[in-house]
Amino acid sequence: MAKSIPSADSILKLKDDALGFWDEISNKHKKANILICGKTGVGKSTLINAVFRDKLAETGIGRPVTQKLSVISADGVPLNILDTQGLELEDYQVIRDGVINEVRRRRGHDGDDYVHVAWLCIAEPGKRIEDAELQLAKDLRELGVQVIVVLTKSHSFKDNEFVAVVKAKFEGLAHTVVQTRAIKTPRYDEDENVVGAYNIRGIDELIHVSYEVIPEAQQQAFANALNIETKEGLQKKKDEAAKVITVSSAAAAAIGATPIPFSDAVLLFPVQATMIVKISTIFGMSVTKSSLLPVLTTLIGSSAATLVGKTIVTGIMKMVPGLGSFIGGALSATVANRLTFAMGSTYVDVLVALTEEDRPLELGEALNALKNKIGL
Ligand SMILES: Nc1nc2c(ncn2[C@@H]2O[C@H](COP(=O)(O)OP(=O)(O)O)[C@@H](O)[C@H]2O)c(=O)[nH]1
Ligand SMILES: [Mg+2]
Repeated sequence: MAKSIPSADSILKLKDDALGFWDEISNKHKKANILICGKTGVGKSTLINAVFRDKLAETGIGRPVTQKLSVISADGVPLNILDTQGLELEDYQVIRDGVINEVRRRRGHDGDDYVHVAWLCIAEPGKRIEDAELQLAKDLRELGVQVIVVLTKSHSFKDNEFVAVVKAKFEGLAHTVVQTRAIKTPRYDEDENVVGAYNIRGIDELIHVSYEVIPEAQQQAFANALNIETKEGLQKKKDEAAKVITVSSAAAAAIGATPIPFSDAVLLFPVQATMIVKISTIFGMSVTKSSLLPVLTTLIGSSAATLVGKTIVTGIMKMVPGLGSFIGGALSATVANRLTFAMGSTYVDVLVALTEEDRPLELGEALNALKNKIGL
């Protein structure tokens, strides 16, 4: 097999190509838009902090739309939360008009501006449904917004009467009803001594049903914004990463469709770099154009010199059992596909393992872990 070593120039060109890819990816950064309504004190902010990363309700920047409606967002989190400061009965008409006008205004634009899902929060212990809440669900439904009724501060997650009433009342108006407990709550004995705590519950279900109704174009952004410490948040990130890996592997296969010398597997690296960046982003890491260089350096090596005597590809090959037998000196579509798939899947495994260490994910550390795993 011919061992042509890529020249420094061709490596620099690859890096340029990949940086070009970056502009393409970053222009396509979509955001998911979520409307959250409910009376003051029902637990909207607490819910936001449980579902999304970065304690968004505290750290996000609120931009007022009207007196009672603001859009919360944070740098690097592809999410807009339309937060109603409350759904107070005395101000209901004003709040409703503000919300509906904003939903309408967004409907007039690109699908990216739409409200992609609405959470109508009702505190379960209050055991009360207001006409205003039913009316708002109806109005939103008519505007094509999917409404999820979120029962907050739920205590009993068994079948209970109030939940049955809520489901019946919102039948045909809401997509579904979900019970939640967004913070750990103390458990008392008869003498009111704290004897334990009730865990957070229902957040995974809320993530699951929300993701189902969010348009496909916004699912990746939604997954990115999710709190990785929730089981379903992590699952959705893995699901979105899997989609990226499939698309990238197909793109790599297309490059390999015209068989190229095996040593030219570096030709796949712009595709693979893009894949790694996208996966990093889904897992909530901030990737800027300047942090792209370490990605490329990990994948390609820092210079032609580092490639001499070590084939990155052999490292990856070791990870794919039986791959060696596919390789007859040329990089076929199948091999290109499998190499890329293996790299993407390994990266996800690495990230999941790092997540278990209870520290925020950091790109440099993640790339090093990938490098070690591949054996570069
Ligand atoms: N027991 C319990 N308290 C909650 C829950 N969610 C929120 N709270 C509490 O309810 C209060 C109001 O919550 P907040 O999120 O500020 O409500 P908002 O006005 O709707 O944004 C706070 O003291 C929260 O700690 C929950 O699931 N269970
Ligand atoms: Mg609040």
